[in-house]
Amino acid sequence: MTGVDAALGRAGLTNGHVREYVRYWAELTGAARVEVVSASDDARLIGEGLADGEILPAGEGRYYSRSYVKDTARSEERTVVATSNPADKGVYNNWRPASEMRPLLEERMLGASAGKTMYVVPYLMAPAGSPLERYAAGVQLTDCRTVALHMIRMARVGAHYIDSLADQNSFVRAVHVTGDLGRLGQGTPGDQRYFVTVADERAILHFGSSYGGNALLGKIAHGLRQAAYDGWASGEFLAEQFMLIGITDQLTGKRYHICGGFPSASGKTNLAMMLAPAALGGRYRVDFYGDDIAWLRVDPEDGRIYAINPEFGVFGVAKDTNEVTNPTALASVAPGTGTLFTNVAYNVKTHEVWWEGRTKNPPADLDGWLDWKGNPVADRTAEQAGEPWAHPNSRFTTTLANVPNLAPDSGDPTGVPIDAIIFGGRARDREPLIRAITDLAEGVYDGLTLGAEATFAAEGVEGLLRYDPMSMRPFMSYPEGAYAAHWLKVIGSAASQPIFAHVNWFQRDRKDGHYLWPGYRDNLRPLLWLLRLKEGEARGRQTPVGVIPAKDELDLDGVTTTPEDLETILSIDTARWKQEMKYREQHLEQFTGLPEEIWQAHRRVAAALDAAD
Ligand code: OXD
Ligand code: MN
Repeated sequence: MTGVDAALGRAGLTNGHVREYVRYWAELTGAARVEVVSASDDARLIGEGLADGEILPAGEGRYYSRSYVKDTARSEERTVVATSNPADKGVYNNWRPASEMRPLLEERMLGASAGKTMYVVPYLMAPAGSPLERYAAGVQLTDCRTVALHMIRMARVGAHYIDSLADQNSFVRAVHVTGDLGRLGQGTPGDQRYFVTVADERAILHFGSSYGGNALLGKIAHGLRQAAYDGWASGEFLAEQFMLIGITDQLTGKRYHICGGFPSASGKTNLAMMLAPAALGGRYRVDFYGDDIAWLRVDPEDGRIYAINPEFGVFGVAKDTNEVTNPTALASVAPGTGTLFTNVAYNVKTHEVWWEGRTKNPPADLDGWLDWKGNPVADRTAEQAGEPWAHPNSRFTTTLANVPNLAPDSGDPTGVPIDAIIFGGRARDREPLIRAITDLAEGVYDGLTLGAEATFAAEGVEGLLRYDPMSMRPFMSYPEGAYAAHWLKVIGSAASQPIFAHVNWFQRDRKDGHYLWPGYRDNLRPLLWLLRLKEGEARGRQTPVGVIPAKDELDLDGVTTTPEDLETILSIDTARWKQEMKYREQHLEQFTGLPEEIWQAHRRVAAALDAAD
């Protein structure tokens, strides 16, 4: 196609490397035209999307889109990390040689955008001026307007971010081609999709999806996979699937920051957006920084660990979001926020949206309601009656600025100093409410053995976790042994060490299954204890697996929990822990080159459990 240079010129994009890159892919994909996107194009692109029916109005300043029915989630099996070095192969990164993947992707993408516009989306995955800025710049090419609209919400988007680069060639080349979604054989042996990060070339090539997790390349592919690889290759930082919050004690004026990883469906977004419980709200304020990604580095000036959220928005799961679980999220997607909803249920007459868990029951009047596939709910057969209206992975996409308790300094390029790093999964037994870990290797060990309950109970392996190291299993881009060593090195180089902790809001009563801890806002209480422990204001009780709160150390003002339930969540089930240690050993044995410090930590915990008998 002709006119690439003219289009880039009109947008003021002068960076010669970008021009060359866009020219190459416009030619290869056969795009009919090229358009450079800046955040200021949002209203125009929304207007065009509405006119084309690609998006639909969802109340004042909110929009709705549906993705192809077989394109509703990230595909881990089709996601590959490629490099030129076979030593980069890990257990989880699905490594393949770059020399094999690049030609394969180029073949898939050849002519695949014919007749379409190629949107050129220059972006920054960091606040401008961040010390990690050189790892944050990217240019996504996409042949899907809705993807461009999502990128505007999830990243800082504009030509100036790329034109002002100190090293004009230092940007991630992120190519997204949707493909003919109806003919890609999603989930079959002939699946045509490929989502490849060529990490040592800083190139991302995604073909065969327009769903966010596969198509918003700034977020997961760059913000996590590529950045984790860059952080390791440079030795400078960690990129983790972590939430990031601030807690201010308004009495003392002290501010604390906590980041942490939680496997999917463990309440990470709810925690990140948590407000203080009513009884503590006069004293403590919780500020939101980010719900999904944190980049961590050690500042050479003061030796502290600083974290930034590289994202500009939230791509949250809609299911079960309501006034109790996450009022902050509801406010963040309120009318006038520019929110894009994907795959929720939609009322074609009133433009309302709904998802399972939004209210106890679905709207009683079915008139106008379409399910996420676009089928009228009123026309459902008796067999279809129980099907969800919204897809379980339906989403809302909104900018950080819409989050009511966004931290006032969230855009500070320096980031915020980290006091605590927490991990937490969904565990029905064994894991107490909180256990603090003061030793670095034991903290990293805890992250590496993080997991969420698998659905194996039916097969008789109750209690077995699906391990998800640091909640990075789907985003690992280099071998796990090196990953652990990099953690020890980066965090170990901080003069001021964070405290680690493992949290669990999900213990259940063995007999009737009720949750033993109320969760949500009350989750602030164990975090406050953790900070007091770090400050030497609480002592806790040492156990083989960490320090847990003494009963009188948790501020329980206004909590409705019984003494028996509290007793259970503040105690250690040694027998269950011993069983878990065997699984952990098998899990860690998969990783070659795991640092000896991690094995020592494992053996220390095992020995302490043995001694506890
Ligand atoms: C994810 C996400 O898939 O953040 O983890 O969307
Ligand atoms: Mn995530």
